[in-house]
Amino acid sequence: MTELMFYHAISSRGAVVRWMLEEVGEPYDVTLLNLKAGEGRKPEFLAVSPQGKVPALVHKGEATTEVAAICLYLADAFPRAGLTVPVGEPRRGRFLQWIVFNPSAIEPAMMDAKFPRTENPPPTAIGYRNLDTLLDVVVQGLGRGPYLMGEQFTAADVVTGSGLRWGMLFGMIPERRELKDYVARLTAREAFQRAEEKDAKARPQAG
Ligand SMILES: N[C@@H](CCC(=O)N[C@@H](CS)C(=O)NCC(=O)O)C(=O)O
Repeated sequence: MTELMFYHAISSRGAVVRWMLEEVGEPYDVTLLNLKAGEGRKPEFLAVSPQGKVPALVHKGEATTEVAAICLYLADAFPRAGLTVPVGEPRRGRFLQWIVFNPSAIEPAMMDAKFPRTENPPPTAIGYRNLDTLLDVVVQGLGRGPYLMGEQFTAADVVTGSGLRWGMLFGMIPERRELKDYVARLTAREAFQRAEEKDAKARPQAG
């Protein structure tokens, strides 16, 4: 048993954390849940993840949920992997911005586009712009490239890149050249491919 227990479900946001764990390179154990069979509602899992949602991570007895929080936690907890910008560096602010940008802005805007609201709230009441504007912000952010933090690949690329890739796979994010190239750079990484292979192997057990 290792110090890291990863609660995962195949074809879920857990894939982001699987990739992150492969980038970090520390040994980890996996508890694979079958969400369709209701395993996310079991009391022992709810004790780890109060919403009953994956992914979740337990490290040395402490549980964390939410993709962005888990990836940030891992990046900071294992700095040797070089996936964080340390506290105290002015670049840290931009790193934090990018790590939360997908779950707090792109993902909800993508869902708004896919499932339009019946009532439109005033734009200033919503904490993010429309999807096209947000994608412009990402393209602009990649201007210094090849990654969101310039030359340094970080946990922010794992989170944002996963979201963009997923959105493109399901036709919910337009395949803009800059974004397609960015996702192709990320998915060429060995750790991403290892994560995909491990999920493919685990799929038959996943139910
Ligand atoms: N905001 C959460 C979202 C987690 C989430 O919605 N996970 C889905 C799988 S992709 C889930 O567990 N669904 C099962 C359910 O809602 O019962 C995060 O970023 O981690």
